[in-house]
Amino acid sequence: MTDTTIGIKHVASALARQTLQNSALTRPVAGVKPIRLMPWLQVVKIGGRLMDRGAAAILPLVEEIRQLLPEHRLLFLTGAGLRARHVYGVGLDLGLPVGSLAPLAASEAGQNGHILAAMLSAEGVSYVEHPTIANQLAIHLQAARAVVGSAFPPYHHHEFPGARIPAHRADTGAFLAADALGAAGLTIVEDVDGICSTDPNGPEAGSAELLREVSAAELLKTTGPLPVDRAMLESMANARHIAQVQVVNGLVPGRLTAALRGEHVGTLIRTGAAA
Ligand code: GWN
Ligand code: ATP
Repeated sequence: MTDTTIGIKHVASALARQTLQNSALTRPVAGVKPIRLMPWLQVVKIGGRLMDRGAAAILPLVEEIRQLLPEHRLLFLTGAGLRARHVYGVGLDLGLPVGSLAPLAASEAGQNGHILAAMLSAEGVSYVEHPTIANQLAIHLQAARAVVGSAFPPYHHHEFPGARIPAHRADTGAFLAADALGAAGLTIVEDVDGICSTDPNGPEAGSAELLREVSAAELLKTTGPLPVDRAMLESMANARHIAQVQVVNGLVPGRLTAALRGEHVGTLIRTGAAA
């Protein structure tokens, strides 16, 4: 839309005279619901802790994924696991800032993705880089039923300085990508049945009870340990598309398959997005 009065070419924009700081002024333009870029996509985050267990956990999961490929079009995003805990420890001991630790941990998530993709390559599944997820995901998913990437968001030196350990880790990255893409769903695959009242592998394991359904806002109010990033729960308040995320146990055969078919087999976390 152009305006050529008095011979000068202006580009008309509803936001041209605004600072973008005043939400009352930007809302008429920016308040509309975004489109779903990939409404057919299922995003699955595979926990780094599962990958850490090696063949005993990975081989049955790979077999289950092989079987479910014909049913869905999938983006698998892998977490970082134990190696990231080690690199945090070394880096913190040396005084490295959070923006240096974030990419170190992220590269461990990428390594797990390379491993998973290699195991699925006979099925036409490849690891795709962050820039490919950002720009060429659609064409890759025309060529294959699924691709694998790193779940970490690429914050690098832009990581928020609130804590020494990066706040935006694999769960947050997977959720932000799934919501931004307008995916059909996000499933988080862990080495536990879902989110429990307390850590089922911790000192109070005896009293741990599985939460079948909970809102992100309720979880944020809890103070105990969780198997998912608190930054993901904060991001969920502003979700645009993903209304619920299911956390399931990847050590139990069939749970991921059932979750992708819409069955309730783990913990459902409700986000702030309208269903
Ligand atoms: O290296 O395994 O992508 O997809 O956050 O940045 O630290 O990089 O700094 O396209 O851009 O290690 O090299 O590495 O995991 O993140 O990638 O093999 O610039 O394909 O080069 O945003 O993979 O890597 O670690 O994801 O999470 O070259 Mo890796 Mo990760 Mo590959 Mo990626 Mo980071 Mo790239 Mo990136 Mo870096
Ligand atoms: P990554 O984020 O690197 O992918 P991951 O998600 O596989 O790792 P963790 O972040 O360590 O792994 O989360 C899984 C672990 O969280 C479980 O093994 C469990 O022992 C622990 N945990 C802590 N608190 C809880 C809780 N309230 N409910 C369930 N599990 C919990």
